[in-house]
Amino acid sequence: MKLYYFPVAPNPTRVLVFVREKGIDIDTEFVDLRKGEQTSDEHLARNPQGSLPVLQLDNGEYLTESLPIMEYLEELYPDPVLIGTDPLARARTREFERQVEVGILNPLARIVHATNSPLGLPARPEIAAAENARLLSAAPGIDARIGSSPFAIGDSPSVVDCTLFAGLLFGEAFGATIPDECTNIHRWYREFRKRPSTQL
Ligand SMILES: N[C@@H](CCC(=O)N[C@@H](CS)C(=O)NCC(=O)O)C(=O)O
Repeated sequence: MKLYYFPVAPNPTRVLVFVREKGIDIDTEFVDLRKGEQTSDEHLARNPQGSLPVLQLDNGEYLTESLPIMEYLEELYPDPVLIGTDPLARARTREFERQVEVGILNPLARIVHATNSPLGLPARPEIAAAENARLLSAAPGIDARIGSSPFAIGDSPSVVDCTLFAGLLFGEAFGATIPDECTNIHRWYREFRKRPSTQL
């Protein structure tokens, strides 16, 4: 298998961190988003959406979309468990992961692209303001849900950590952040970013 990715871009980054937390030995290849390589014929043949990540399977097929890629890898490599150990734990993990993507990763990514886009997109202050409002509304609940846990859910990493880390890293790299009052998320980020899986 081979993962096509670009470091720091949030969606490929969450999958890369997931792969590393699993300890899966996988080939990787850069597709340089800053050079527009995602719109090359070569990449569009892998993913007509022209985006990352893409996982090339051993049979040559391509799988796109971060969540299905991570779910697929979870099924192929169940140990260590990153998406819950029983039906309810899996549902709770997926529930929290969706909240983190919708409430933190997506708003931070859209704020970055509306204010300081590494892809050179034009500034869109009205989008930045709307996404900031979404972030301010979602982040305190996520902060409370993490509480004093070492990981987003309990004592071991999960897909939630991968998504949260990728969102915060991208925001930090390009000047978008969550409120200072979200002290649990800030503490979690300082600790999680020490892990080998997050060294890009
Ligand atoms: N829903 C997709 C989103 C993929 C996506 O938007 N990837 C971004 C990088 S974070 C991308 O490739 N952007 C390239 C572009 O917009 O030209 C997923 O979850 O994987």
